Amino acid sequence: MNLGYFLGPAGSGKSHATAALYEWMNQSEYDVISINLDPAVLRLPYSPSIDVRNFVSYEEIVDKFELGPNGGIITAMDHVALNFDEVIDEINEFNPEYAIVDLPGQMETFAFRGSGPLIISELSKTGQIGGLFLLDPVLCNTASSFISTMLFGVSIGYRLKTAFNFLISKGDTVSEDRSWRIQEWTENEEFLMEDLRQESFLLNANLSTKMARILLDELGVNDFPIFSSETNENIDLAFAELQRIWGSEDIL
Ligand SMILES: Nc1nc2c(ncn2[C@@H]2O[C@H](COP(=O)(O)OP(=O)(O)OP(=O)(O)O)[C@@H](O)[C@H]2O)c(=O)[nH]1
Ligand SMILES: [Mg+2]
Repeated sequence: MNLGYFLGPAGSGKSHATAALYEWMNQSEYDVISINLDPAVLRLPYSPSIDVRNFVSYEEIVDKFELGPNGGIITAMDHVALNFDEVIDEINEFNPEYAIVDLPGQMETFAFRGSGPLIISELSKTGQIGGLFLLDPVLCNTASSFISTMLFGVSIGYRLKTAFNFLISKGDTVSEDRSWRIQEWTENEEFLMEDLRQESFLLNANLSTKMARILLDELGVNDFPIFSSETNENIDLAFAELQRIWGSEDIL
């Protein structure tokens, strides 16, 4: 089995990307299921084949332990991790060739607590796994925020010990000028340095450029397909990227 998931900051488009890729694969007659692992989500843009909300009630947990929103999601994810064999049993019942997994919106609490790495490790026992990290265009509007979002992605991949590649999400909202600028940042170091110098922020441009060089050169991250769940732009590329990761042994 091959499992793919979308990673990314809150609101970067993970659930809509799950819906679009699942729908596209289904229509292309792949044997695919969708899995929702977000216990706190109220509305989803797809009907999941497996839904963790059937196993764990976020509202009950918040009431019972008198928790706030973040405490609630952390405790709910701990419950998901503790009962994850139920999810695995359902996956095995479906026994699909492919599964597209929608991870919780609170990526920070998922990846940086114990439950996220445990869940990813359990999923990896069922087959090949791989992720696509969504760079929200609003977080790519300056050179420094582009670099900081990539660093966030690398940090999440590192925590989850998962291979992934980057995609720019909500491509239908990205202007030609913006997509040209992003591509220039990745290919032209002087251009990146200059845009960083134009910004007044605490880290100096040298350090930022060195970090960018490590990300772009050492990790081999140099291609940022622009993807849209709205128009399905580059959805085939997103799938091809997952296939490349499933077929490779490398962990980013
Ligand atoms: N224009 C456009 N909007 C999008 C696209 N993908 C997502 N959105 C919008 O972005 C918002 C967030 O999308 P979600 O799919 O819920 O993002 P998410 O990462 O799952 O959000 P959380 O799980 O809450 O962190 C919604 O209002 C979507 O309609 C896209 O490709 N194009
Ligand atoms: Mg979501």
